[in-house]
Amino acid sequence: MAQKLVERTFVMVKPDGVQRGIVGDCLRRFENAGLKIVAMKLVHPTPAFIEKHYPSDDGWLRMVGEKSASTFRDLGIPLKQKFGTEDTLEIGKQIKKWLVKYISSGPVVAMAIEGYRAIENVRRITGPTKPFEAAPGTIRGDYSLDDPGLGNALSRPLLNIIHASGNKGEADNELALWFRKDDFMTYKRLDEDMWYKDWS
Ligand code: IDP
Ligand code: MG
Repeated sequence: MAQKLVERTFVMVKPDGVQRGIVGDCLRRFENAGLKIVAMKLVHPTPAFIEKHYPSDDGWLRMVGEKSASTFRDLGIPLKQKFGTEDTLEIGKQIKKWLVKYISSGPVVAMAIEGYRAIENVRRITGPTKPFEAAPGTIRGDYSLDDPGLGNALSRPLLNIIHASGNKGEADNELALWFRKDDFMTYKRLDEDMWYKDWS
């Protein structure tokens, strides 16, 4: 039963994380928690590739636009002042353009991480999207103070160090986009017997 909850998720250290030299620290946090790296590479992605990596459906774009809107509400800044519109779909489209340009601007470290409830556990260690809202102890909370109030003012996406799949659908799509079947390695961590051994 427990084995069924062993999942694979996709993680990418973004150009800001690579350029700050904190790839090792990001990885350490996942490894320390009991998660296992099963594929990994350093690549400089093209804009067309990143266009495919991030979703293009209206729902996702609106969700991203809404993240800006909520920070602007908190700060009392009218959305129109920056974007010329209050339509979260249009704002999401603008943010995706910034993202594509940014993530394709330099090398990133792409990896597949495996373990018990890996999708949620990796997100928990990563922290929420806006570093300003991320608790200390999370990667985003420890290494950034960015939020849309700052990022959008400078016409760039949030510099939040790392990407992690948000759910099973994203994880499956992203792993298939970034890796080939034979990129995934099978090996045992020494602590696996502790986590997964049946005591009955
Ligand atoms: P996630 O990375 O936590 O899953 P998503 O909502 O999927 O966050 O957004 C993808 C990426 O888009 C974020 O990691 C961040 O870099 C960028 N982003 C999201 N919302 C905003 C925003 O309001 N302003 C600028 N960039 C944003
Ligand atoms: Mg996401």
